[in-house]
Amino acid sequence: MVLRFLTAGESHGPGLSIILDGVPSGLALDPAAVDDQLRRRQAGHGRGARMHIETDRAQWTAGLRHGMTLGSPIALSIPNLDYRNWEQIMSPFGAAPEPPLRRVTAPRPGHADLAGGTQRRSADLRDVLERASARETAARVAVGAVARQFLQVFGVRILGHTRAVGDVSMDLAVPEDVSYDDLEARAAANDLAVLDAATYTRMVAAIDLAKRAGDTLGGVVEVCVTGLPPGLGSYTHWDRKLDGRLGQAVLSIPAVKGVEIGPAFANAALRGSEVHDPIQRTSQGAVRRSRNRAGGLEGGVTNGEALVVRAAMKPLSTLMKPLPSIDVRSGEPARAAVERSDTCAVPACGVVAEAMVAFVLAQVWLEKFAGDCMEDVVASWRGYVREVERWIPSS
Ligand code: EPS
Repeated sequence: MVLRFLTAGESHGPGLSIILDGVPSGLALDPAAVDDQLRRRQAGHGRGARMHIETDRAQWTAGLRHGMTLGSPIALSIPNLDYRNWEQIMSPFGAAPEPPLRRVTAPRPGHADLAGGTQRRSADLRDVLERASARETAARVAVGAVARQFLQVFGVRILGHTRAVGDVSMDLAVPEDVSYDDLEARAAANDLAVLDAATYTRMVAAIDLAKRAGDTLGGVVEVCVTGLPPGLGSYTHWDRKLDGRLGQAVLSIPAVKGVEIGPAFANAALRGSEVHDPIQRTSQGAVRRSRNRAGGLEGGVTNGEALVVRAAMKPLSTLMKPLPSIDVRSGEPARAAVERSDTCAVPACGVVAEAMVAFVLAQVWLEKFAGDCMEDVVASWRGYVREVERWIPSS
């Protein structure tokens, strides 16, 4: 793959580090737009105290000159402002405090604590949870923000919103009730990224109720992408099918346990004639579908309709009223560890899902319209679009 990235960083360590490789030269990058995406990830009703401590901002150290990408690896970091409160516990080289501070020995059901601790035989499960924490998703959002700016050059828009929080779900359908043009503004109008005000009020009430009970809530987010040409991805190999690649990327987001393309689970209950999207010619002469139940993908390839990816997020696993667990040092029953956490991070998950979708799309874009500089990528894309437009003769 041409485009790739690696992240490093513990939740309460000095910060997150990122290397993003494969961005062509000549892309004008707006750092404020990257910070905007980082800010969106931090927001949302139900977020915890940590988000009051952090003001995530990217610090760029390589791969750019005067606002343009050089085509060399891009390096950036996002400092953890909370590190100043954790220096003794998380210092890379300072001596460990004696007696130990904030040691975690009672794994939280649902988190990586027990599975990861068993794998690494960690005496202090903090060694696991610091990296498994969703703090790492700030790094992914920064990468996704670069991918998003790359895709914008070609008129591709990535739009996300919250479909459900707990058992409260949105009634409106996209694009039947809300057009893609309106989606961004409507989602930005409230801090849960939900498209209608009545559902927002019900979601806020559900989050407040869960918080009072010391509990947490999950939900469903949706990412819609417009402006994609048909023919991205591949129908020929399991590891090149775009639905498979999107699924992997979105499922790798902490707490995401399910992904669907379009209304896939609802489609499973319908007949073929109700699911497959009729092919027809619009009054302007374009070959289009009368609906989009395929979510923009057929055979692992984009079909020219909007791409629709949904993700199911489980409720966060740190509970203020903890579940039964076992202390891994004594072997005795114990209550699971209580760490500061969020009640609901579904809107943040939506921003991360947008970032992962943007990254995978930038990847397949550069595989199809390969080029070391933006000029070449743009020329390749223009030529393809021209050919595609005249491939099916007009009747
Ligand atoms: C997060 C930072 C973390 C958590 C959250 C996500 O900060 P802290 O642990 O200091 O409160 O709020 O992580 C989890 C809920 C989790 O289970 O990993 C962030 O930056 O998004």
